[in-house]
Amino acid sequence: TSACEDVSVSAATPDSCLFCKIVAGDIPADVVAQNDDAVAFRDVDPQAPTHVLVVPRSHYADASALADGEPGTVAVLVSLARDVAQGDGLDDYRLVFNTGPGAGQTVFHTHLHLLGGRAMTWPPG
Ligand code: DGP
Repeated sequence: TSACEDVSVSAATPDSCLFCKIVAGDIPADVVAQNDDAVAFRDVDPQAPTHVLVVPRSHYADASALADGEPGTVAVLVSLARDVAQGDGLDDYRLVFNTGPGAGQTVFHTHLHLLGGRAMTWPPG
């Protein structure tokens, strides 16, 4: 049973969550890697030569909720992002969980941003 069906984890429902639809294959995406727990696909609005989103198959609103509900899947996201980075020939890359609207989160299904292929500045905007 997908946690996406459990609306208690966020206000999103299987009918309303964009990334649940991408995971289900109902909305097309450029999928670059996947496993039993996670799917990686290229961001529609890339901010770097490599910009991939790595998302759990289960629906959690943000990284904190995922850590509470499926702590092992947090590690799966990181290791799948590492695999994608290596596949794109990247030694250096940035991993970001935007958490909350004030931090720039716009899609409330946990997603790890993988950014690379250009010089990164700090602090981020
Ligand atoms: P955030 O702002 O951290 O919630 O990141 C959401 C990202 O999702 C943003 O970089 C753009 C991306 N995005 C939004 N809609 C789509 C879509 O339909 N397909 C893909 N591939 N990416 C999307």
